[in-house]
Amino acid sequence: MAKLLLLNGPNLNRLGKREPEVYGSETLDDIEHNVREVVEAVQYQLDAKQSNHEGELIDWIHEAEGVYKGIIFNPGAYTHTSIALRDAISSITVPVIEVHISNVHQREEFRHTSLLAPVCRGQIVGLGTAGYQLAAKYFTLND
Ligand code: CA2
Repeated sequence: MAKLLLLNGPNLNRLGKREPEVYGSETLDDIEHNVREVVEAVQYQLDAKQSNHEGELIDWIHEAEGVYKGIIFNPGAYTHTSIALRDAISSITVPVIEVHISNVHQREEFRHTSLLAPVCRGQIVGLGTAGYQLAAKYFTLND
């Protein structure tokens, strides 16, 4: 059975607790539940992980090689800073879709740049938590 990995980076475990005007009111558990529904409807499996630690995210990306058909990844603020995560994504053949809940382009200048987008399959920005489900749909198409 094909498997997808849902990966969330720093502070995304705080979703639903603060700044609902930016990120909505759903929690990370809600997001994982909704993505799981999309994935299991087409007989795929989902693993979901969250970490506030760059190195842990890097280890999980390395370990994804040969295991997952795709990775749905919200790297949080590491999007804008992490050459190490970029190199990790480049080091595997599993395609990665970068997802952002908010429209980073409507926000502060420092959020306008992604160091990761050039090495990802694609990027979904500003569609709220639906972005995660849309990424899952992409990976389950054409099967
Ligand atoms: O829009 C997104 O999904 C972001 O990846 C969220 C990150 C932010 O640093 C990126 O620029 C865009 C922030 C993660 C969540 O931070 C929270 C802050 C307050 C309350 C709840 C979560």
